[in-house]
Amino acid sequence: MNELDALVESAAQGFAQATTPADLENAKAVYLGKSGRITELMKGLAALPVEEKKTRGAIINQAKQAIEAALNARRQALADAELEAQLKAEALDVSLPGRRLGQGGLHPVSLTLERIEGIFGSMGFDVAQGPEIESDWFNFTALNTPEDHPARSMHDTFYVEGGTQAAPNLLRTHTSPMQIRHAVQHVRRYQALLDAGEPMPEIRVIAPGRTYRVDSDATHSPMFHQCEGLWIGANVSFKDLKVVFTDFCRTFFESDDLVLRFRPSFFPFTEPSAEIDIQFPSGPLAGRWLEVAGSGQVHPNVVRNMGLDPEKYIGFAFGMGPDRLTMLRYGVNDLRLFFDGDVRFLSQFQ
Ligand code: 2U9
Repeated sequence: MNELDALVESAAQGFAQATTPADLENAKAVYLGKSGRITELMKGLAALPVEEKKTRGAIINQAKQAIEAALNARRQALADAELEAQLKAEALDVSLPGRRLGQGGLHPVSLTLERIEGIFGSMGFDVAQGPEIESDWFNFTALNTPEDHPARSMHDTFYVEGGTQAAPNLLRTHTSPMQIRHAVQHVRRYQALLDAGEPMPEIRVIAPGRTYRVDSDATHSPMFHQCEGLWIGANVSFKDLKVVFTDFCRTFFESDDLVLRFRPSFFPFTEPSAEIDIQFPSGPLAGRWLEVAGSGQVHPNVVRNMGLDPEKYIGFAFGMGPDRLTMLRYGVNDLRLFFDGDVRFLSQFQ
């Protein structure tokens, strides 16, 4: 093998050993670079006589072309291999079924709210909805809450901008203010009847919605749901409260044998007041008393703040937490699951 054949052979081997484009460019420099082997041979031609220069030049040129051909072949092979690897890595199986658009559904707490509205709706209750930013009057004062009541402190209530120091604005801590708004509107509508001493149609309303308190742990969220109910008339008694709420609980939990217990309690807006506990006759929660609501006869001061005479109008109110009712109904043990937005949890209620 002559010197130039050996050079071509060595170049081809050098190129074959290069496994990346960068390696290949380094190998190319050894033969075709500025001071590469071929370039050096070309430079040597200058010293030769004309005839020899021609023949030697032609042979070197042939070797150069052979080296360039080997280089290009290797470049192509490396590019092909790279493309092959990329296609393998990004392989698409076009025979797989397509992904369907997921179908959304109502949140479990929304399902509970719909259920509550349906049941009370069937008993003749209206549904009242209104502002979540409330005045101090509707949230506390109209509900007979004393000026120094701890619930008014900034440790318990979120205050927001707007309002004044004497009449601040806040995130409602319960849906009771909506009940007052509804009652005041109702009274205004029937003012002519009241002025004439005629009986006013009863107020029967529930107020579901979001409420806010400065509280956060496994069983408390700063935003939570409430549904309160109010029934005011000329002759509405505690017995009516027991009948209505017992009927509601038995329908809501689909258990005709569900037992209720009314335990004496205290709220500024009701007097007398009672906590309501339920007991399931069977199932995983059977035998335990579970607190589900607060209730009571509406305080005379609150009736007066509706624009009614407490000597003539009387009634009851109750308040419950739809988040807790949802946990009891479906056996959910951590309130935070409702607010994490995890589809694996939420899709179980569709
Ligand atoms: C008016 C007058 C009275 C609503 C009531 C409760 C008792 C009560 C709690 C239950 C669970 C709040 O979400 S909770 O923590 N509620 O205990 N609520 S009586 O009383 C009213 C409402 C409106 C005009």
